[in-house]
Amino acid sequence: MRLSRIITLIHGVVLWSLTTIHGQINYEESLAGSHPLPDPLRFEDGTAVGSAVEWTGRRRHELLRLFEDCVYGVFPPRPRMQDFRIVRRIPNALDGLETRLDIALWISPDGESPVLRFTAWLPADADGPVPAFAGVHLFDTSRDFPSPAVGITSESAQGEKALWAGMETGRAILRQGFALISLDIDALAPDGEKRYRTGALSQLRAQTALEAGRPESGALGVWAWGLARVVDYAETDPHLDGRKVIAMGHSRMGKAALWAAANDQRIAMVISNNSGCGGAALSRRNFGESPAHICRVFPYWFSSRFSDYSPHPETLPVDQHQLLALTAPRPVYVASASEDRWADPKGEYLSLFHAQPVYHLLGVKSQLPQEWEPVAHAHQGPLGYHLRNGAHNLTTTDWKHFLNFASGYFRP
Ligand code: GTR
Repeated sequence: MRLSRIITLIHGVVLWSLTTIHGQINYEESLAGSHPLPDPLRFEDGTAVGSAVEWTGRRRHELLRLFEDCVYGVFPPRPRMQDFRIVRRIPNALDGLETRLDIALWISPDGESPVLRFTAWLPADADGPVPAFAGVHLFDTSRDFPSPAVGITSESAQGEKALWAGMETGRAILRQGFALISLDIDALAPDGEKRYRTGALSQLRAQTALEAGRPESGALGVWAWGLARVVDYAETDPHLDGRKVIAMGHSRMGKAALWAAANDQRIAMVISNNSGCGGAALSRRNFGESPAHICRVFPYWFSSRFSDYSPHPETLPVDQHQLLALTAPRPVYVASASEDRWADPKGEYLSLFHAQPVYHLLGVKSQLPQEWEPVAHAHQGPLGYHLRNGAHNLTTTDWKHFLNFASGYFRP
């Protein structure tokens, strides 16, 4: 059986069980609804945002706070003290193509465990600081080589052929002069309702009290916070260009990448692959996974208040096009897959489309077509999008588009 067929089958079984447990999920475009979207360029008091200064100085903050309160929880602060240590260095790995660094971050002087571990693969022959793709669980760091095109959770189902393809993708990325950085989630925020607070959050809580009445970050926010810490690291390592860190992620980590870029304006570009509900997809569209479903299965990813809105997403004061707009004027890329109806590919596209007015206000001339259907090819900017044929996955084809897009901005 072909690999893509196996992946489609596994995904189908997962979706079937979710549908059975949680009731009907809509896949009918005519029933997707047409709730009006909140306007990114209107303050909460109804007045219009008239200038770039008003956006940057006030509206941006207003929206960030609403996303914190209603969707993701308060973005954790930068720690008072940060101690990055290279715990392992392997020069000349991958046939001399790269140097591998395993790095850990401590944030308290009393020897508590690190709050973050990540692996960086640096192109060995770079002349100066290089741009980097950084993502949570971007590839399997237990292996000696980067295999970024292989979905980690389904790796065993994909076999050696896919691993080889992933490794070749890793080589291609390094050869083009980009570094690859992958964050582990175990120290940061393990992906489980009872465990996600055991990592960074527990140490951060001991350092800084949460403002009264505001909701604590869910797991997505802690993963996103980890990406911001990687930028801190990149600013100190002469091999990396701290002004060219690309936050990217697949699926739940695509959601985290978008939230990271919204908060940390040092992140130079963001790429979300098949990020769906709580990521690029519009919450108000009733298609595929809905806020109500995601709050039942993964409540701990979000602010506790997201569940109050989730049965009626049209009551949310924000929607996900405004999340993408928070990255403006920096480049953003959204990728969908044709069979990934759970993630609502059309909702992901429309979100990008409706983020454009903010980009326009900030002087970025993006002209995506309103129609999603004919978009079979990639839009390479200034806002990027592609719809890949096939199932929910991060593939070599996706990476080719991302590499093209990133090279257009940051050719090393
Ligand atoms: C699914 C979840 C999606 C997506 C995906 C993943 O179960 O419903 O929102 O995040 O997991 O991360 O693989």
